[in-house]
Amino acid sequence: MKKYFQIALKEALKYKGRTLPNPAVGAVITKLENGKEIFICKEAHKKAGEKHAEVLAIEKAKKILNIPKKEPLGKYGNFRIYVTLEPCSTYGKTPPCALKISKEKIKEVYFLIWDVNPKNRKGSISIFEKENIKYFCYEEYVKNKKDKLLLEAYKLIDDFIVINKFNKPFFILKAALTLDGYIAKKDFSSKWITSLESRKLVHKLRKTVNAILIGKNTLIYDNPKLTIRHVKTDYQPKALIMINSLKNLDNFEKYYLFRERKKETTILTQNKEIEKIFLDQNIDVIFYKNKNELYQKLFEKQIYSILVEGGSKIFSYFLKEGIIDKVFLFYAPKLFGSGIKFLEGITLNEKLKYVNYKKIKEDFLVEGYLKEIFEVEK
Ligand code: AOF
Ligand code: ZN
Repeated sequence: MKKYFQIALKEALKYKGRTLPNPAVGAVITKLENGKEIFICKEAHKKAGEKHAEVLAIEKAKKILNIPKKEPLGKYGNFRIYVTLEPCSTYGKTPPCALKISKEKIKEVYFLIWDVNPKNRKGSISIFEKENIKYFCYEEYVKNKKDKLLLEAYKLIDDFIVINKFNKPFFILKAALTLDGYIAKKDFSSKWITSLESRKLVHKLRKTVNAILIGKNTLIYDNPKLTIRHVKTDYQPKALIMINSLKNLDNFEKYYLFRERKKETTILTQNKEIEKIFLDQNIDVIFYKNKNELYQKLFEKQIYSILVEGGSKIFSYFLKEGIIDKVFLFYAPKLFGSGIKFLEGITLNEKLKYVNYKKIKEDFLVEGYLKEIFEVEK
């Protein structure tokens, strides 16, 4: 059972970020024959508004097994479907998957966790019970609340959970630090702190979000591209630059983002004059009065998840304001003694939850959440 859940998780992860505001969901179909379980296919939800993972998996299974589209799958044997999330039970942009499963005469449904969307949460039970379908929710049966598979199922939809629970986009903070907590030298001479392997992982992370956010200083000193380059991709995230003063910012053409990625770049500002200056340059702007307004305006632009990449002022402000939901801190085995600190001018009392440590070449990564968003133990 675990093996198939893992395949479904891996498949879903490929599309994490692309499905928002829907969750990333993966499904596997197996056939039970002569006491054996045979893998048939895997599928994943790709985009909100399009078919759900279960429907795609059923369609694929029929194709593989040469079953006519109109015939129920269950007519051709005993099938089982594994899903990373409870199948939906209401009509949204697409019809309910629980009904589809029943119409297809699939007799067994295994899923990892209950849906967190109140509209669908535990709604599949009545359909499955009425239709005599055997259902198994892993979350209900697993004794160890620190179970790895369970945590993976939650992590897969951490963005979806935050959007639903807090009505805000999901914000991840990513920083590369020295062991003594610096993110750069005073003169910005140290462009890369961590190894190439860590940077590749950052590019994988970039693939899972809708946008990357930086502050004015990062724009000026790094002149970043904010694209995915070290890993294969057919997708590029949008760029967001938070600017509340124009100090040291002169010729816009100097900056890659304004020159080469103008259409994909949006300025976030609380200053009306700054809004006008950028609009005059044909650069998109979100003007906001408070963070709730910012969240709603980001949603309007279909930006549901954001990777915050710097610098110090932005990190400090976002953490102080409780905007950050998750952190990825890459530590390199280096000491600078002085420089630009990771955080400055704030007092926090935070302990990361659901922490994971990973060694990457010479660096190590600390990954954790700032909020208790999962129903598993910290
Ligand atoms: C599933 N399988 O692959 C996904 C599910 O508007 P709709 O019809 O796309 O429905 C969106 C809701 O369906 C979403 O909020 C979540 O509760 C559930 N997502 N469910 O059975 C899937 N993506
Ligand atoms: Zn569904």
